[in-house]
Amino acid sequence: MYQLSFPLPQFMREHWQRKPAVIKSGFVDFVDPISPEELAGLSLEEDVDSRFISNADDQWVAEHGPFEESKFANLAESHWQLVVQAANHWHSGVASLVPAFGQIPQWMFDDVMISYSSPHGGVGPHIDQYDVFIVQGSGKRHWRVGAKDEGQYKEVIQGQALRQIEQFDAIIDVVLEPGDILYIPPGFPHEGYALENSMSYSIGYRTPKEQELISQFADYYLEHGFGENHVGTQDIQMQSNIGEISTSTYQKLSDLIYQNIKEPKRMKAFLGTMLSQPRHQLDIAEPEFPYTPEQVEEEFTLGTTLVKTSGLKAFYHEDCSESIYINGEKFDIHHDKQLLDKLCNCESFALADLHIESERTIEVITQLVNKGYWYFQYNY
Ligand SMILES: [Mn+2]
Repeated sequence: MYQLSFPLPQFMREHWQRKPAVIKSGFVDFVDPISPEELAGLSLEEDVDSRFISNADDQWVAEHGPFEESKFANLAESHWQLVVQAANHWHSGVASLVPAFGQIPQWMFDDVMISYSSPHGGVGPHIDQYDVFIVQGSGKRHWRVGAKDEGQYKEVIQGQALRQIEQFDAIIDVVLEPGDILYIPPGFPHEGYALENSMSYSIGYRTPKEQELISQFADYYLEHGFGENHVGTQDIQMQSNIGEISTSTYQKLSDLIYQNIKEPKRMKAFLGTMLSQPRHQLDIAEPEFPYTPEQVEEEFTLGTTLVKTSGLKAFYHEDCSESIYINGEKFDIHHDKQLLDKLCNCESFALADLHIESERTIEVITQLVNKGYWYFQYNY
């Protein structure tokens, strides 16, 4: 089990979204959860998002996976790196890094990106809009971080797809060794180059832009067929200045908009479904033969564990135990608070720990297992 060597709540109060920080030995005796060979293996998969970036002779080239095995047969000794996005969705060892940061609300969590670099491999100077903890695995990497972007940095596009910036002055200049952590808030330019073969794990967090919230709410509103009536004008007053939008008209129309947005039940359902949508593909495997509720009931007596698909997002609202939101979908859970807690707050749990085995509980679990969101793990 991976455990941070420092108190995360205190760190969050001092640094989160404010200033970058280096935590030497943030993990004591850190051991890589994945090997470079396994990482290369992931980059061959169709469903896995991977990139290969080379920077020999200052020529930046970015290629997108999936790659052929032959790609890895004759690699240069330096100046390249392999990046795999959402590796926690495809590798349980990588997923086991995430609970170390588990007190950070999950709706903000994005993924674990892994980069394996040969000496001098890197991504060049750039700025992200994410919060990230970069954990150094085996090898060493030299990192530089600059002052917060306030419009002073000039953007350059390298190798078509790579958005970089021109050189910057460093406020942090450090060599990370295994177990060290570099935290970078959004808007701080950074660059990192491997000094030797190096594994880096980026635990990333991302919130929606305000414009995404608004536009996605509008999409949700349309999809659910709300507000299809035209605005009523039974009480309309005649005007001598017909080109004027009267104050009462302004009031009426803007109130309509506010009332629609303020409708709490609708807003809760929207936010629950939106925030639980996956941003990276999940390794969801539906069972070959769907379970019946009777078979699921049997699992309760067998000491079976229910395991959540890695990276799957399941949420509920603090003041409402009626519904749960999973993978962008709303499920009625009929105030079964115990089930809601286990599904949303735990990576896995023993069915025996659920004291209520109501018909509805069985029904919900059957549905979730048949969708491939959770799966049974047998402990005998
Ligand atoms: Mn970055």
